[in-house]
Amino acid sequence: MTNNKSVLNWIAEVKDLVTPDNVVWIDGSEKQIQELRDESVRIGEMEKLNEEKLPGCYLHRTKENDVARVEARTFICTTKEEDAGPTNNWCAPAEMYKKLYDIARGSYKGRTMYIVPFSMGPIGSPLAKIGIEITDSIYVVLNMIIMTRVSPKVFDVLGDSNDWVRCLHCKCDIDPENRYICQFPEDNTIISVNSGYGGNVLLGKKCFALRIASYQGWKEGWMAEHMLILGLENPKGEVKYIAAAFPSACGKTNLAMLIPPEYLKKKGYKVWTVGDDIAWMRIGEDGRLYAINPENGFFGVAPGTNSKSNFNALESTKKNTIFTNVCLNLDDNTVWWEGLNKDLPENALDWKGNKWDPKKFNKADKSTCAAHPNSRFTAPAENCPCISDEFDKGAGVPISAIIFGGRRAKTAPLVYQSKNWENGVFVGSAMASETTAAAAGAVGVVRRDPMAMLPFCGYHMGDYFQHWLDMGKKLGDKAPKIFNVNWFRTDDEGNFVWPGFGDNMRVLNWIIDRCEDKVDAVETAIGFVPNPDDIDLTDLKDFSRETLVDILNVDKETWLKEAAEIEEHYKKFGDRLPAELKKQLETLKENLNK
Ligand code: GTP
Ligand code: SPV
Ligand code: MN
Repeated sequence: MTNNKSVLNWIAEVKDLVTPDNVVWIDGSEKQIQELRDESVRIGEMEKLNEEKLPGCYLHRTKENDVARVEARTFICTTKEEDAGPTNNWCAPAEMYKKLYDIARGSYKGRTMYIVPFSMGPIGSPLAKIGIEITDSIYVVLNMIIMTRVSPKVFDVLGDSNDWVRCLHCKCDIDPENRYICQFPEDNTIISVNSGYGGNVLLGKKCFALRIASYQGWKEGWMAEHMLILGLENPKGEVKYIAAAFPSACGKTNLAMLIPPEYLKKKGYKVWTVGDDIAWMRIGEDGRLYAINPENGFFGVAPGTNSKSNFNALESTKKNTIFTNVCLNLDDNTVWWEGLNKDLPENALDWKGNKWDPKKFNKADKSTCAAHPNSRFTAPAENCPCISDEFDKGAGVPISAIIFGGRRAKTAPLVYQSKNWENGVFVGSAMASETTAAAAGAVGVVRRDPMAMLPFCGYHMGDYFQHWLDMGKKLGDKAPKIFNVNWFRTDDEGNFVWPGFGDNMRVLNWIIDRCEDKVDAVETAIGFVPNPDDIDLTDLKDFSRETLVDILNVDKETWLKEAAEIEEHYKKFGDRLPAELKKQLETLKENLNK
């Protein structure tokens, strides 16, 4: 497939290390895909689903100990410890390579080594990057074929360049005690051992497109962010692009595929999906910020996805999709998950493969769930009914607004606009959210997750904040406007107050109006909030203007507490915290005390 020396040398080295029985080069052809699917079913790794109802779809169950990203076992291995920063686990490269090689040595014995050449971003795009993943898992190969652009063509683009990312995955025994997800940003290398789950093993995704790419972006003057990208089309047919960073399982896929409320649809408003998880952004020739989605599919959260909450995501999963850790409905060999519909399957297997008893199902007790809370679908982007025309174009889309957000039961209002880019960087750096099932560990605890990048930044976060500030300087008055949203304010009973989902369009319209200077706002200590009358509540049932006023409120006492917590959070970054951000925090405190 290639004569590239750096590629062939690395593959030979890895082969000597892992000693496979066979070696297979992946070309991503239909024929090869079908052979791999058949082989995967034969060895019991995947199950074929109902060909009439779900053509080309398969179910995979991971080990029970391997159902989410493992942040505690994820490492950034830079020469100097301080370069990984206070928010990453660090290990010296030499020590970690030795440990990983000891684990990987001989681990492909009796197995096949698959070589997967892939492009993150449209092949040949100036914003794209190339990687090669070596894996012993057909499930990983088939997922990579959906999630990235796998093709021998990437070698034509690569030529004899050494600018590509080495990705090695070894399933080993899925031993959680020896599970490591390691990035070596200085060597363009990723090694993952003892896992078979999503973000741990689809190495093009979080490991490359965020951890390695964020480091590359810092060095090369661009940005790799945990952001969806959407195009909002108005009745005149003009499309404005928005990028939004929310932590894992906080609504990126949903917002990216939003269907506007009926009254806006009738007027001609539409949303187009460019990406649902990752954005790579560069300054274009006209000085604006342009974004591509480096991925080629969606690795989306299944529970809660239904034809009402996210019609487009559900449609995307109807063919050529791989489901992971969902429930199998034995009656018709299809899949089910909590929140898909009200018809609990009578005759089904839960995500562990055990008989599931719908009578014992209790929403509040996760152990009675049929699908794992972090169960996922891997669906090709081309299946998505609202995929943007720009998705496959390498040039990227110009970003008008950047949105930060998270799950905050109180504190953050429904939406506010930062005062300027620097203040927006402050808002992003101070972001917090209640934790979800997307990562192993406690769920529902508030943690600071700057720019939704806490688990994904491949270098010191203080330097990362400075990089954001530097990008702002370069963008000048062409910089996107920065906003913060919170769909997750709760009432005293813990119910979400804002209807969310499609109705988030009402907030997006305000955001675009602000970008175009079409609407005034109220200046508060934290930024600009909407005049309640500027959030259109047309046809919104059971939601009063009073409630809106309530969730737009910026409570002084709550925010003074928040400012104190941000101050604590900032201490971690020591002298790498940009002075500008310290100044921003002081200004916030002054504003609150006015
Ligand atoms: P990752 O793939 O982990 O990065 O997640 P994501 O940010 O793409 O989150 P996703 O869109 O899959 O949503 C996760 C969960 O949040 C699902 O259970 C959704 O139903 C729920 N959710 C999404 N949008 C909203 C919203 O506007 N309001 C409420 N209340 N819940 C939402
Ligand atoms: C996330 O956790 O942010 C995901 C899923 O998108 S994973 O690919 O596992 O990282
Ligand atoms: Mn994500």
